[in-house]
Amino acid sequence: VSLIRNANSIYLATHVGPDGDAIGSLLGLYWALVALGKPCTAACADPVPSSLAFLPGSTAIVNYPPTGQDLIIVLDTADTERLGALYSESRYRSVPVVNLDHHITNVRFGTVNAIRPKAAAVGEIVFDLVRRLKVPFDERIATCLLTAIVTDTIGFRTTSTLPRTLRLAATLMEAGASLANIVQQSVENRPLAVLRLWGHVLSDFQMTDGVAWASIPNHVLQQFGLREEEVKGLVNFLRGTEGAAVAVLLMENSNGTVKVEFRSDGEVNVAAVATALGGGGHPAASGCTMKGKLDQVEQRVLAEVRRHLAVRGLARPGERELAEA
Ligand SMILES: [Mn+2]
Repeated sequence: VSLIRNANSIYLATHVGPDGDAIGSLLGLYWALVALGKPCTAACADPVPSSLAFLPGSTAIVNYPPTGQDLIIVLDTADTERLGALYSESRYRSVPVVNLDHHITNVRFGTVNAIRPKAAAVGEIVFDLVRRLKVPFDERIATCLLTAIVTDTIGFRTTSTLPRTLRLAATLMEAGASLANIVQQSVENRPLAVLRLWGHVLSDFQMTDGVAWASIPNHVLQQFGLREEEVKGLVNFLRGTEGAAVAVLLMENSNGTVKVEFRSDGEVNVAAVATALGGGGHPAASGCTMKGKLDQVEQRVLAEVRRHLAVRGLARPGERELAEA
């Protein structure tokens, strides 16, 4: 709070491949700083996805590193690599950096690190900050922060959703945010091509030993006219398979890398799986990007998942059920 009060102008940044929490918490804080009369610039190296274009201020976000501000606030970003082209060591050493995040894998790169792994979204952390700045929640701030919370909790359905999450959401609705509109715009609004791809994947994904998984070769993405970053929500849907403790989705990029997404039922810590493979995230939702051919990456990833399931004693669900019986 004192860093913000003492700053002349502020630069807000979030991660590449931005999601609803990235853009929602970025713009929620942006509007609070505007209300305080602080000149500020919001930045993200990648464009705002079309599903978040409805957020007030989305067109004001710049995709280059702003210059001249004397405070940097980074949101929802576990390490500086995730800032992409926004990051430069000299710039981030020249002024105080506030690191607001909820990833358990955050490397604490800031001058001030407010890392709250129990927060369902960075939107919750910004909510508390806005309160402490004594800025009243208006419709713009509320819409952005509720979008952050709704998207990171997939509509209040994750294990990270706590009673407090719902209380904050109620306060944001009272301040003018429309829950139904946010869900409609940012969660239940999938491009036709994405659903066609879901259909293709759902017709032949694998389900073995409590792991639901699928691999999408790059030529299949191309056949559906999609890029890897446009395919959202599928791994969550796979996790909903009866008996799936973990879901894994592998997508082959055109540049020789494979993006891997993990979801768990809350019993298995997939942040640990992703970290072992060079990525990170949350205990129930994580990811990594790996180099190599799709089938080789698939073998490494599944071996790592099975290793973690074995540690948890979940590798052979048949035997576990027998023991419980
Ligand atoms: Mn987040």
